[in-house]
Amino acid sequence: MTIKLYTGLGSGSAYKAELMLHLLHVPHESIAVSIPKGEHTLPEFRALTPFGQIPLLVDGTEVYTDSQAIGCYLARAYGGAESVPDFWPMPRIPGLPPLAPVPAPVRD
Ligand SMILES: N[C@@H](CCC(=O)N[C@@H](CS)C(=O)NCC(=O)O)C(=O)O
Repeated sequence: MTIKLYTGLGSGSAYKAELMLHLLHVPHESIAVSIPKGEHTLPEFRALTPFGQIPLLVDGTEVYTDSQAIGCYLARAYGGAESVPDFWPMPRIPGLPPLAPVPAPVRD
């Protein structure tokens, strides 16, 4: 199943997600969502994410609604074990898609 990235030109957050996909050579389909045209408010898009924001990554049953969470997910799923520090947790709020990972305390 093709990974879908809902993205948009001019979005720095979406750029980070695109960049990660390209750096990891992950095949995907980019789907443009125009914020100026209000496409992020359409019911079809809101059905995918309650936050109504880009970027949004859909990989099968995995859905990530935030560029930081997308980066961590892609690194874990496609980047190999060395790509993500294991002290960087990615919690979920029950009933909602994953948000940004919670930064771990700075370590010496
Ligand atoms: N924390 C989010 C922020 C995403 C974000 O602010 N996306 C903007 C575009 S850059 C958006 O979708 N804005 C529409 C809105 O908030 O209604 C991330 O880093 O992914």
